[in-house]
Amino acid sequence: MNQQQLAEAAALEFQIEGKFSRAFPYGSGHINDTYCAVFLRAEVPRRFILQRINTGIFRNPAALMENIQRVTSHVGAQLAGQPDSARRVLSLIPTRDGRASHQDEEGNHWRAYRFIEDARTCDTVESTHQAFQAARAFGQFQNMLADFPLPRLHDTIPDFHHTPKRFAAFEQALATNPAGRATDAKPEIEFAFAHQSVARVLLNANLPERVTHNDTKFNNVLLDDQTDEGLCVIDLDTVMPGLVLYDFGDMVRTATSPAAEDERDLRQVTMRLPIFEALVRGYLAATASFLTPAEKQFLAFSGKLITFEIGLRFLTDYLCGDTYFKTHRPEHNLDRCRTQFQLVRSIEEQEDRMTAFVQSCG
Ligand code: ADP
Ligand code: GN1
Ligand code: MG
Repeated sequence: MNQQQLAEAAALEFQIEGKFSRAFPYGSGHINDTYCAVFLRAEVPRRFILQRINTGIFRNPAALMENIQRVTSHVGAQLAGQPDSARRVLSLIPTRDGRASHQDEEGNHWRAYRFIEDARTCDTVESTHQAFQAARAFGQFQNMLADFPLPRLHDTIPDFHHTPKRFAAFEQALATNPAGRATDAKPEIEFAFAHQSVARVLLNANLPERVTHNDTKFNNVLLDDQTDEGLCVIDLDTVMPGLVLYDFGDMVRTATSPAAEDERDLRQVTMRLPIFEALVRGYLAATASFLTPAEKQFLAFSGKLITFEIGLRFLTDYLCGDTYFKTHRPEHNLDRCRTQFQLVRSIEEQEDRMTAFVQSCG
């Protein structure tokens, strides 16, 4: 069976009423395969999200699904009774035999979610309002998980944001040069070495471990179609213990630049200060009650760090021959690396003003 047929067959395995109509690829993620599945109930089409988990990357899908079940139930309980609560948290649909995910005959793991209607994700930010809303939604998500009960969530990818280990992986790729591409990335390799010292900063800062999202790309929050309200945080595969600053930093990485993550015209890649300020305001509106002064102190820095870290990961994957992130052209990972490093430069140019703004927020 091809991918499409596998997705269609998997859709039938979930507790969804009605007649299956079709399934088609959906979204722009780099890791899992996402489909929109349409079922007809009394001839009325209803949409569902169907995802094939990338088990090359998420090695223990059962542990991953246990995390997602616990996190969505915890958040769901916190939201109970609030208006529109069903659109504010992801809701897993069990398989016909009551499991969280379905394993098909080829060993693929599939899961399904209720579709949250009248909302959308965007790859780039168009207004300070959107930035404020997204940051507040991710902040609220952290806030709702602040009292998450034991046992500790599984580490779905160990050392996911351990930047020094990411650096070591880069050095390893450079040393072995498995795809013979190192000579094509000389300036980027030099940039990486010149910034090596930022990698350790947060790990040395003695910050508290909390339950965090760890993949807070702007396109991982659904915005309400009518109001742009940050409605629902999605893409929960990496929710696990971590540092809140990696979450804030990834918002800076993905929201402040007007350019796409793989933009080739680097003149378009820039850190927009008003968007950064809106992110800080939105994030603090939801998290001021629990953030420590040390966490607040690093908000501006965190954007630089995570942008560097993700750039380093794209560079590493380029050197390794594109084995991790989905790519759509031969130099795709190198292009992505270049945009990240350009954004790091733009952040460095404005870091003093970013830090001053955070301090002015009290
Ligand atoms: P990926 O790992 O591929 O980024 P996501 O979980 O972010 O996967 O989902 C991909 C896209 O599917 C999202 O950008 C969003 O547009 C859409 N999506 C995901 N879950 C839902 C949902 N429950 N309701 C509506 N749309 C969703
Ligand atoms: C991947 O799955 P997706 O596209 O939301 C990656 C993130 C990177 C991001 C870069 C599990 O996220 O860590 O920041 O690409 N997810 C994983 O766009 O590695
Ligand atoms: Mg996503």
